[in-house]
Amino acid sequence: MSIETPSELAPTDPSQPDPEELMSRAEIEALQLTRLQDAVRRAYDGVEAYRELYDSHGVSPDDLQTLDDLAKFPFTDKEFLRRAYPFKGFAVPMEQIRRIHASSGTTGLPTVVGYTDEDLDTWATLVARCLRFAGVRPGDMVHNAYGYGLFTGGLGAHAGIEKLRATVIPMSGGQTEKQVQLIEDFRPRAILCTPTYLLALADGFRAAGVDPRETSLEVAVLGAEPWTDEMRREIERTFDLRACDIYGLSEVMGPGVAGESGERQDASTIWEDHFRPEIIDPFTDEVLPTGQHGELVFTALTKQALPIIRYRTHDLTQLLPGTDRPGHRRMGRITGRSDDMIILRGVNLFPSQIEEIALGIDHLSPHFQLRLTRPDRMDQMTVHIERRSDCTAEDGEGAGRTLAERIKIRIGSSCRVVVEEPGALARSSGKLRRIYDERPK
Ligand code: DLL
Repeated sequence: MSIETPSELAPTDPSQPDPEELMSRAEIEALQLTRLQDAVRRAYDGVEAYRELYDSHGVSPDDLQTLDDLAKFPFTDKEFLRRAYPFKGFAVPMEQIRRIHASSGTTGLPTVVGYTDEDLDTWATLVARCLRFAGVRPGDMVHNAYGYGLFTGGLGAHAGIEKLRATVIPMSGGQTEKQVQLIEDFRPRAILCTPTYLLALADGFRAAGVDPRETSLEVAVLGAEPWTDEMRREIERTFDLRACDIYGLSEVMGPGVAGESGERQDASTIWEDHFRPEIIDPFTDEVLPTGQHGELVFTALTKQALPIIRYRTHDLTQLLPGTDRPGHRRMGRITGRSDDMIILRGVNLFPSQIEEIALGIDHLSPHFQLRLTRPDRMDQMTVHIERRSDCTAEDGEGAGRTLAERIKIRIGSSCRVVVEEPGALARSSGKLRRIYDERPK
């Protein structure tokens, strides 16, 4: 009979950092190497697609003797996972799969992801870690407005809130009036949703005659779509709260791959005890040193159900040294996705650049859309942006002209700006669509 030691019996204190969070860089890298060797072995032995990929590239799990050896292995991407649709990417028998999620994507088949009991536990632990790091505490009431369902946001955040031993309100997205009422009545301390949905909620509070600055909310943990520091300031001013980032993607796990310190607010820390990040040049595939901008690539070190090795996220950012958790590197804000890049008459631009510029101009709101058309065989971008409700239409027009000028100067691209009435543009309950490409294919 095995006798449990007292430390195994003692529940871990959810208000305290996990031991792995506090590891030094050397300890993290040593842990990463053994976990990486296991992960690559699991992928090779358990998933035919990995075996074929590695055999055709002449690499084997035995080639992995140092962390740098990872660069010998080929990348994977969404297409690789789609070819395994629905369950051929799983490395464990179906009866060990406890949960399935899927990301819809814009075209074609969804990408299916699966989790074992152990995967679900790791996921909840990492979301709880992000929430605690942001300033959510055990015992807090947390309003979860990420969408429930196949999207990983709702249920992923839900399990993390419970793991932290906070109280979850499983609201999901949408039904803005009801959200407003529940926040008023239940008085949660924290809210989880996309940054743009939190702005839609601000409109909802005002429509109900409530000043968003007077709500019980003190902490917001926001992600699932790109947002800038200008947007953070806008949200913090609007609600009088502290807004922190949480990052993740379904293929790699879901929310909780990285999270931001509420004290420092200095970009999200990647939990490197479970994920090994790399930044590559998206055109040459070359691995870039820490600090350089490029495409983020992840290897999941501990995932059991769905091995993910060198997965290309298409997210563009940079790696930064650790700060509050020195063993774990941080990732800069996502400036865009390589597939969201607009090429306008030869100039590359991202919606986040427009957000940054617009929020620096009085009278302009953070609500905007970019429409791409091709009149007379020339690409044209029109920025539709709402003026703020506390200014006149004339002030709005002037601000619109300033926006067009600043876009021209800072990005190098001429565009049209149409200033819309407050509330004219569609809001989203989850990820907001910014780009409407109406150019003939
Ligand atoms: O969006 C997981 C998630 C849910 C993250 C809730 C955070 C909060 P997917 O639907 O697979 O998963 O979309 C992943 O969303 O590759 C990024 O392009 C984008 N994204 C996610 N978090 C952030 C963030 C979830 N904090 C894709 N900043 C990713 C910028 C983000 N972009």
